Amino acid sequence: MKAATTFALSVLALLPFVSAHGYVSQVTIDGTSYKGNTPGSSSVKSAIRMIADVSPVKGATNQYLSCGQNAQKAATVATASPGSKVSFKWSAITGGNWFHNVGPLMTYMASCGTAGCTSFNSSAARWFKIAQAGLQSDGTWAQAALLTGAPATVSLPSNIAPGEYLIRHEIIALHTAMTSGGAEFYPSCTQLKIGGSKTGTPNATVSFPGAYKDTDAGILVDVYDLVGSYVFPGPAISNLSGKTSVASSNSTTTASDSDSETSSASETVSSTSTESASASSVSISTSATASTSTTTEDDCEDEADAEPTQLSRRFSRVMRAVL
Ligand SMILES: [Cu+2]
Repeated sequence: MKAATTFALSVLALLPFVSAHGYVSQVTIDGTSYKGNTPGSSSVKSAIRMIADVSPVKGATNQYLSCGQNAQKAATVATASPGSKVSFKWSAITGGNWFHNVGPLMTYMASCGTAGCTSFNSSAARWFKIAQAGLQSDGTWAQAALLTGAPATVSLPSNIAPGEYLIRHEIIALHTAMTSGGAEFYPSCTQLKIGGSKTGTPNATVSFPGAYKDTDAGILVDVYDLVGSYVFPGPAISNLSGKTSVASSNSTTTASDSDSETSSASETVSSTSTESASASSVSISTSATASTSTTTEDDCEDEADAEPTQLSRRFSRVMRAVL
């Protein structure tokens, strides 16, 4: 009887992991929504580049770091304007919510050039970073709010020149990042056509792969024993940031102040129930510890072992800070 109960609990505990990894299922721009294809499918004529599977991209030199696992060019472009609000809805492959809760959210853009995004190869993209969000003042990560099903929202640069652009929204999950190669990258690209008559262009760009190293302080990191503040990988926020305020009286000083730039170009996840989402993930991973030591279907199997241990370490760190 006891064994049967344990077995039943084990099966239940495995379910969240089967559905853990996800993709951008919908992008909403100023209230207009664009659906994405589930990985491996092409049923929707979409502006979101479909990935082949939801497993994490591993390694800073991985060719799929640009737009995700074997991402395919999308059929359409989504319409946007300078300053548009763009929301990314991450869903699990089975339709549930995003699962991981530690690590940053970052957003980059790249011009698709005169030929446009439907034929643009992302390996040639010259990316600039428009927004990032990491560890928040309450000790949770911006990523954790995705567990509630809330989308991540960024503003496009208010002075960006018209044309077609890829917008690359990226989750990095850091729960196993304390060993080299452990960080999980989840990039997603959406094809945009930006109108207007602004003239802003980025003054520096990077490539993917190329912008990250496996040894970067924000990629090889024990987030459960973080010393000092989290260091975002990749370039600083571009001069074309998500909340550039052209006429602002203090814009000349913030231009050289990376802290101010970072905070002025942060991503938001509109959610009020972050704590309960984190709490439920704790109980899920704890109950899974005893049962997932053999084989599971993806390379995240050690998360079940890792997360409770790390959470307890983090808890003790918090307690040390309190006492
Ligand atoms: Cu994972």
